[in-house]
Amino acid sequence: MPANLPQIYLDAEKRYREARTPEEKIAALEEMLAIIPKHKGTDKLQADLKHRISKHREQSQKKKGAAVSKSIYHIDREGAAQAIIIGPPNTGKSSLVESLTKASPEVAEFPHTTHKPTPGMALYEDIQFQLIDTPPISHEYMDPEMADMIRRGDIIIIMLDLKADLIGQYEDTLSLLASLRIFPEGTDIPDDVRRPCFPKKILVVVNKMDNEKDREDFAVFKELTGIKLPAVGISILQGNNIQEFLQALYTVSNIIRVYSKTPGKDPDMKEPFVIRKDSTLEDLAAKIHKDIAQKLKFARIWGKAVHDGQMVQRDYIMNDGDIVEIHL
Ligand SMILES: Nc1nc2c(ncn2[C@@H]2O[C@H](COP(=O)(O)OP(=O)(O)OP(=O)(O)O)[C@@H](O)[C@H]2O)c(=O)[nH]1
Ligand SMILES: [Mg+2]
Repeated sequence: MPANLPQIYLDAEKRYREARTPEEKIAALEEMLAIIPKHKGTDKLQADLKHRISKHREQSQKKKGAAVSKSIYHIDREGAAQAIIIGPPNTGKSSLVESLTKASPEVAEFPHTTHKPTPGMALYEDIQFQLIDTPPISHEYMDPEMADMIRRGDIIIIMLDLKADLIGQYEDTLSLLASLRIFPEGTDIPDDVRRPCFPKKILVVVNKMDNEKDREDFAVFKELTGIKLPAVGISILQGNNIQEFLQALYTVSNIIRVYSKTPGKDPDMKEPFVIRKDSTLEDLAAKIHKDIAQKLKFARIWGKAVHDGQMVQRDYIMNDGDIVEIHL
């Protein structure tokens, strides 16, 4: 490897991580293989890239063979985090995906409009969240595959209707999640739950907060329930608090953005690396490539908590907005 990470390699690596299909992944990996200098020091990395290319080729072949058998509830995670929007009928789940993404799930005045999940990407500043619209849930029936999808997701958005029995909807949804052994992260699990549980990040979104009176009702809801979960009131129809919703989603997701830079050049401020809050420089390097984590000597950082170009070591805790120049 050269002393510093070539930016074009990082760009190709980014394309690899964001690629959706095996074909796109193969194309990005082939590019990475073409970029890295060929000498002893990069033997392992070259072998690893070749291994990954052949793995994706196999996948691509299998996919062509098996085709359509994949469940509609298996939606590959994309973007910074996958957020599953759940809730009772008619609360505005489809409206939210319809208004914030390019997807167009059906929206209608009557309940039980949605019968299958629909994903879409919602832009927040320079990152994207994957929002998944789902059919309404109730104690009477839930597709087991839908339960598994909720368990796999990074974040659950509980969507409620301010104009309905709001407290009832809230309590019902939490008890339904508890029956699936899904609990808000950081809360105590009841003693009688014997099988493994699924602690999840949860954001409560109360929709149809169209006017001042509705804002008061939302405040009353928060007071009466003493809600500890993060909760935001919005109106999709009026466009109220939509940015606040995205901001809350970002906060709940517990991630930060860092930007890469090559010495002597301007940083790439367009496509951040998204990493977990409290990640170290070493975690970031490992996310880029395990070889980079191994060879990492130090980094220079530009950011809020450091002076410009400050030299930091592996255990440095990254901050949101940090610009990082990795030295190997
Ligand atoms: N007043 C008001 N109505 C809204 C708002 N957002 C959505 N609606 C209406 O609520 C109704 C239901 O919206 P949907 O998005 O279909 O709700 P859903 O939760 O996907 O419904 P199901 O798929 O049946 O579970 C539609 O008539 C929407 O126009 C809002 O902010 N205020
Ligand atoms: Mg719907």
